[in-house]
Amino acid sequence: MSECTRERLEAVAGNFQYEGKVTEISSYGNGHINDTFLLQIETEAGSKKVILQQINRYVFPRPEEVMENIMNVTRYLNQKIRENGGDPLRETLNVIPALDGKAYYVDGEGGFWRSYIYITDAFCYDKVESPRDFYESAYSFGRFQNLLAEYPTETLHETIPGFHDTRARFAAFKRAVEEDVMGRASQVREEIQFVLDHEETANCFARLLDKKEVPLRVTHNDTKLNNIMIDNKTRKGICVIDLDTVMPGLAMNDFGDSIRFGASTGAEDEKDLSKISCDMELFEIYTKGFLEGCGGKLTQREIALLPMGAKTMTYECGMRFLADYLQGDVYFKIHRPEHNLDRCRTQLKLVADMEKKWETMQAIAESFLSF
Ligand code: ADP
Ligand code: GN1
Ligand code: MG
Repeated sequence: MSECTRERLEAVAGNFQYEGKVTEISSYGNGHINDTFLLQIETEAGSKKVILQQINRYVFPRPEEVMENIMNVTRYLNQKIRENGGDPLRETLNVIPALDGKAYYVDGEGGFWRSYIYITDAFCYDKVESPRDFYESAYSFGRFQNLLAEYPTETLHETIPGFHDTRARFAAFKRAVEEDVMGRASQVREEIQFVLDHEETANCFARLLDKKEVPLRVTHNDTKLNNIMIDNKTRKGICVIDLDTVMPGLAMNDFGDSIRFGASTGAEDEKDLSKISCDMELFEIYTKGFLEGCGGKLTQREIALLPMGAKTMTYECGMRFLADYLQGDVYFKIHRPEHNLDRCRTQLKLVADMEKKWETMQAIAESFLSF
């Protein structure tokens, strides 16, 4: 159960407004960033589950700002969901306050904790099991962006500055290679070279933003398949979760991050690279779902740039995994020594595969122009 003892977790749980007795605590989910726990709570009315999370303070140095964003965005979504006749308890995250009424609790060890109502009768995938589910996830992420289209951007904190500034990430990557603090660079020359040879990919969106040719929107910025809950019965995408990085960003990047994870024929950390490629059928299905979810809000230019979003996010993620490997695995959680290197290799293999399939990807995006 991560590094947290049961005593510590029980003490933390005692500081939230849970109206009942905590009877079970277990580690939960496959996120790479936060420590997530599932709690079973017995109340007079029966048993219920809640999510308890310790926010990663290395990744989010200002967690109060993360929570302020989440409270504001979920309040806004709650209203929209009600207006559309939906169920806000299942269709958006709901924060359970601490005993003092705050949206978080800081324990004696400096751990920053928050709690959410558990979304019942729904599940998260780590792998696409049916194209239909992938379509639903695409629709939900597109719709999420659509629902937030008029959200007051200026009120959002940038929880990770330059999160998808791929040009800045390239510069940070070069520094990590030069510093080589773990002495690992010599063993991964080929991967480093691949990243350096793709500087153009790192610069593409930054240049378009400099020239104001693409709009900044309120985006999710972490659109992995396991950040969406699919309803068990209807199999519709019910709720977008993991809202820590909701910030102004590019629609193409939200699209692309989903492709790099969900349209890959293998797991993000697959060691056998012969299993890794970008599935064009899934790419097309996701494009359709995402654009339908966006409800006609994307410009023709953004639609045409969707393949570039896929390539950029895959490349950026590969570069981030490799930088973290070089820096001693300080950012992403790892479960084996070369985990970040394995993850980096799948991403770079995907980039190479997308380059081979570039014309197909562009033809698919173009078939949705005037959508
Ligand atoms: P991370 O930033 O580490 O990815 P997430 O917020 O995505 O953390 O949570 C990790 C996992 O916990 C999710 O992939 C999902 O399986 C589960 N989870 C998170 N919040 C909820 C919730 N409110 N209801 C049900 N499951 C949840
Ligand atoms: C992290 O938090 P999680 O596991 O959903 C990361 C994403 C990466 C992803 C790679 C805040 O996502 O940016 O694309 O891992 N989130 C953060 O799997 O850095
Ligand atoms: Mg997550």
